[in-house]
Amino acid sequence: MAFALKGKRVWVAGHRGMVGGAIVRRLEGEGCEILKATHAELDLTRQADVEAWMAKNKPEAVFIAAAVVGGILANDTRPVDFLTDNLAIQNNIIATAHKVDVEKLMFLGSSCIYPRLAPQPMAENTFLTGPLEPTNQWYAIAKISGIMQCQAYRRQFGRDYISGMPTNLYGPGDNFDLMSSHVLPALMVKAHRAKLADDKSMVLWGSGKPLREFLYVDDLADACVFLMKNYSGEEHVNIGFGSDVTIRELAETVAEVVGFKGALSYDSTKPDGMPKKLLDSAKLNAMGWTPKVGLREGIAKAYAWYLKNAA
Ligand code: GFB
Repeated sequence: MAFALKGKRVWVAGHRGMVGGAIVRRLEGEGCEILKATHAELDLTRQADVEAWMAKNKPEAVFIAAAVVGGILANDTRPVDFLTDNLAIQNNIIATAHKVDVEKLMFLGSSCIYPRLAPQPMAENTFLTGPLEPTNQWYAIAKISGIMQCQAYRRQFGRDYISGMPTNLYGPGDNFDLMSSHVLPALMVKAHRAKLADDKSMVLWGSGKPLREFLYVDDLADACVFLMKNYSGEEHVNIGFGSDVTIRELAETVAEVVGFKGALSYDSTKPDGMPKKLLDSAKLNAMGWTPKVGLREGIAKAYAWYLKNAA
């Protein structure tokens, strides 16, 4: 039976982030009361504070979009933040949700939960079948733990807590800091700066050969709301775009949109990470959900946002 959001008190944990911001935008037409707490109001790593805030604000549904996130270098160099802070944030919210009787909760993971050499595209049942990619194993372990925690609350207490696994995301509100961002916003900044400086080339990390799938964040938000209303299973659900590109191809498209006409060069001292990371989203597609924003169109929208808000 569908879960109705209308009239409910819905907490978007992490509403200031790219994903949480998109979920808030998507929820605005749903007739629910959207609850938000800034970091200054609530530190999600502190259990007692989370308990007090949730007991006071009484959410009936929760989206967990709060997490320490970042690109390949940030993941590889800040293992404590990615493991410990994420475990604390998700543990505090999920455990307290049960205590204060939250009816429905959605935890968001990441495609890096799957084995480094998982068969492609990666279906949900590839979960826990092999070793992880070393550059993001700390983040992956935290996300794996969150999925299992939702499953545990379902089994032991009959809670309707579910998990969605998004692919690589991009869009308005992204992180454009070159040392901690993901590849797509990084390439946008690099192409933009190279165009303004009239540089002959821009530098990509690694070999440019890894394959990645990219989903526009407003599509992700739409899928999250769709699953919150329509899905109640123990197994997590992949949320992907459906096709991938090499990092070189991505850079060419970004350069075209930005208007940078120079060459691409490669910094082989930086890691490639997973060779290919394409989700099998057949399960979600069979429920009736598909993405709307194509890669080129999404890059153009994200670049327009960057020019207005972050350049
Ligand atoms: O997006 P990204 O940082 O993370 O990098 P992952 C994807 C690919 O793009 C890697 C290459 O092969 C990078 O080496 N790349 C090329 C660049 N140029 C750049 C650049 O200027 N900046 C960045 N950041 N990359 C992350 C995981 O993996 O993806 C997380 O570490 C999470 O755990 C997230 O799963 C979605 O796709 O490799």
